[in-house]
Amino acid sequence: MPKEIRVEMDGQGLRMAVVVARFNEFITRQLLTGALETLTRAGVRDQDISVAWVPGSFELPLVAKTLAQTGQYDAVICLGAVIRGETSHYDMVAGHASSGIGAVGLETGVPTIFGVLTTENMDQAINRAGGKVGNMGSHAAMTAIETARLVQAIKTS
Ligand code: INI
Repeated sequence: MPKEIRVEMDGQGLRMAVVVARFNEFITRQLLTGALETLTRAGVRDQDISVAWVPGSFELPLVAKTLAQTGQYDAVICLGAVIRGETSHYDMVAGHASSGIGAVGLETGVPTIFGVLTTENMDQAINRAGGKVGNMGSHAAMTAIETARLVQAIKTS
């Protein structure tokens, strides 16, 4: 019989860092609200959550890495919005954010979650920041809790 590693979606005792981009703040503030509500609902205490604002999504990986390297967090959640209609360097900003955030997790061993919206236009971003299609920030928070718990469970099994 294979051994399954399953975890509860329980945030009690977890320490979380959130890095959020100020660019397109109208959207990213909604992502942050969704993430914080979800963390709180799952039992993460206010005093165990740190929020760092960065200028844009391009800066997310560096600040996420700095937070991860402190050893003070069980996961780092990165939130941003890169909207194609508004920028000619969409691909560079989105590509750097996604590969950089992925690298932070692999290099530090701290779950580092990609909660960056990459959309064609503002409408799609609104729909994914608490609109018709849900809230990417909330989804990122759930992912952070599950991945942090999985890493803990594997290390202690
Ligand atoms: N940053 C974003 O988070 N989203 C964008 O859509 C965006 N656009 O359109 O350019 C953006 N640019 C800023 C970038 O992230 C950096 O802050 C800037 O290039 C300085 O390094």
